[in-house]
Amino acid sequence: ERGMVVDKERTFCMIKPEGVARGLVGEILTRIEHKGYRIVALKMLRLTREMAEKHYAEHREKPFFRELVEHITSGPVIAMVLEGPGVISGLRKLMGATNPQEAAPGTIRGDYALETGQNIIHGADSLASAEREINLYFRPEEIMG
Ligand code: FUP
Repeated sequence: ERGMVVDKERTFCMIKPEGVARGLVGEILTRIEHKGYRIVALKMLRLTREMAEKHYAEHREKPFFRELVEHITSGPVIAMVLEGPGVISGLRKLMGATNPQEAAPGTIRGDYALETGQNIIHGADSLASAEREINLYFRPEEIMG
């Protein structure tokens, strides 16, 4: 049935190194779970340079690409797959604007960050990105149905 498929929408989410280092994992997971999204996969890992370059492939030509790769590989991260109706855009709303100085209070970035390069959390920005990123980090058997 069509509705069932929509309810099973999935996205990829990452708590970046500064979020882990600052002890914000519990707070972020709480917000995600309280909203009603289901965590269907979760792991802690340290990205290799190769994985970081794949993750941020769309930014390869940007002036901040080197910095981005250095940063995301600087410490352990939490990678997750989240599930729920409208979760791709819903997670982006929980995150707030890319630049934390523009992110609304009440959002994760609005409440806990000040710099774009240290904005704590990543969330896929489209269905295509969500599918690509989920496949980059998780094998099908690591995702709970
Ligand atoms: P977002 O999807 O909100 O994480 O934002 P983008 O995909 O546009 O950017 C990815 C990451 O690149 C951001 F989390 C931080 C970094 N970035 C910069 O460092 N400088 C910029 O001007 C834009 C993005």
